[in-house]
Parts: sequence; C-alpha cells; structure tokens
Amino acid sequence: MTMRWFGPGHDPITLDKLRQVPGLSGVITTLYGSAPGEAWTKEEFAALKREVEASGLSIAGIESVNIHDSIKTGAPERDKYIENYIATLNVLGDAGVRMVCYNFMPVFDWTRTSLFKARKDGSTVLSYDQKIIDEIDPEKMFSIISSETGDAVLPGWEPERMARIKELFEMYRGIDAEILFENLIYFLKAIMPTCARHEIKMAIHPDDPAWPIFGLPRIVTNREQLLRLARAVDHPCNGVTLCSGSLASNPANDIPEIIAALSGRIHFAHLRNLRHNAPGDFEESAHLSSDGSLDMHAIVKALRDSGFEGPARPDHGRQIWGETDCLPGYGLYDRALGLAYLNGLAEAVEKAARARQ
Ligand code: DNO
Repeated sequence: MTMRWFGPGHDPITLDKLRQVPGLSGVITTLYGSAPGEAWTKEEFAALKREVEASGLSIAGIESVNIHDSIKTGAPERDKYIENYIATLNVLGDAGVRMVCYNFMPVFDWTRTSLFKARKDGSTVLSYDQKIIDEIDPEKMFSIISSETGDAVLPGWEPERMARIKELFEMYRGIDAEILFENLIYFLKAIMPTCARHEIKMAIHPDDPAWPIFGLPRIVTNREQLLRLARAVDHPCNGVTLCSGSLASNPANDIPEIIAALSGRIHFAHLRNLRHNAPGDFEESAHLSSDGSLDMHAIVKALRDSGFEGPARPDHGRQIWGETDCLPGYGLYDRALGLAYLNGLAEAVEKAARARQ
C-alpha cells in the first residue's frame, strides 16, 4: 500500500508525516519540475530517490511520466519525443523502478467542475457535473480550476500548458478516437523492448471522467476499450492503472468485472469511492463503501482474486479537520483514513481466501 507524494517543493505533506501512516511501504511520485517530453536525467532522479529513501520509504512507482502531445497527435516530431521517453525509462529502469503510470487524454488530464464541493459533514470534495461543462468554453476551464486552487499547481493543470490551450485544441483538430488509438499503439510498440529489458510495467490511467468531453476523443473509458488496448500490444508490460473512481464515473462500468477481465494486466490500483447524484453528475466521497456508490470490499476482493501484485494507493480524499495546506483531493487526513480502511479490507479478503483453501 502506497500514497502519492508530489515531491520536494510541490507537496506540503512531508515524507516524515507519510511514514507514520500504518501499513505504508512506499510512495508514488514523479519529477514534477519536468515538462512532458523532456528526458529525465540520472542525477535528478537519484536525488529524488535519495530523499525518499532517507525517510525509510521507497519509490513504489512513478505517476506519471507524461506523454508529449506530439505523440498523442502523431505529429512528425513524435519519434524524437518517444526517444526522450525511452531515455527516461532507461534512467528509471536503471534506478530500480518497475511501474510507470501515464495517461493518453487529449488536452485535459482529469477534469472536475468543483474542487471544494461542501458536504453535509462539513468536509469538501472534488465533484463533476456535465451540465456545467456543457455550458462553458473549454478555454475557460483553466480559469475555473485556478480560481479555486490559487497558487497551487495541480498536476495536469500546469499554467504553462493551459496558456497554450488554443494551440492544443488546434493540434487535436482531426484526431478522432481511432487515430488517437493508433498513436497510442505506435507509442507502446516503440517503448515495449525497453520496458521488457527493465521489467517496467506501463500502467495507463483511465480517462476521467470516463467519456469524451469538449468534443475531444477519449479512448480509455470502459472494459472493451481496455481489453482492446491490452490485446493490441499483447505484452505483460502493457498494462493498466485500475482507477476505481475514474472508471466508475460511468455507472455502467462494473469495476469488479473489469478487474476480472483484465487479470494479469493491472499493474497499479487507485482506490477511491464516489457518489452518483444523477447521470453525468457525481461527487467524490470517503473511501468507505457505505459513504458512496461503490462496493470497495468487492473491488479489493476482485483485485486479490485476479492475482494483482502491484502497488495500490488510496486516491483522492475529502478535505477534513480543517486541513487546507494540501493539493485538492490530496490531503493527509482522509487519505490516511482511506489507507487504513483499505488495508483492513485487504487483510480480511486475504484471510478469508486462505481459510477457503
Ligand atoms: C488525478 C490523477 C491523474 C493521474 C494521471 C495519470 O488525481 O489520478 O492526474 O495522475 O492521469 O497520468
């Protein structure tokens, strides 16, 4: 069980605090200073690794090594950026990293319409309402997010990137779901030999929410698409991040069933719960099954039964107990409560399975 740590200078929550969370063995991190497409250096990564290990924790995987837009759009310069990606994988592989999470969402990474929706219990959560998205100009999306976060830079919502939003939309003109899928396959085929050599498991993150937004195609939203992707590059290093919250944004997705179908190809798990308010309208919740719409016990059990062995982490939590010094969704308190609960589920599921043997 791991937790996401945004790295020095980016995460107000220190490794000293994280290491006191019971049952935490490692962190999931990245070089936040690096832009998509840049090759990471051995020295930069070694410094990050030293800092994590000095706290007694380890790096359990990278979230994310982001993909340059020219790779997603299949632009002529994509091969240069794939070379850079391979150089980064070599640095990571040499340093012992065995899991890399990434996404293939055009323009926007995960999208929410509010980062601080108030709940009856006095906490706040991230939420999404399609009706709001339908009414806004995509170019305004960044100002909505930044008006709520102030100076904090959310991963996927970097100001430098959002300043180029018009240009980004232009780049994706004419890119439909099929072309995007082909570009993903081209990228995966190019990096597989490097992944195989280092035993690095690639774990694509599902699109969040799990449907196309602003007319942009999204190709990692359900069981069929995930299976198609796994089969198109049929290598154990081509796998998936099982993000319960992203996939379950569409209530038609049956998460335990998706886990069973992808057995052997899930390399990372993001575990969180959410509550459906109406079609296209959901809000995140505490991890506990009874607080949201998902059966978290069934999800943890399905992962165990599928033979999942990768890192898992509690995902977004509520902001509770007056915690404000954190990135939205990534406070310490509710994620630590979530982790303790998930560890309890995992222990119970494991013991029940052994008792049956
Ligand atoms: C949001 C995260 C995503 C995720 C990326 C993976 O909280 O789940 O930003 O890290 O999509 O590349």
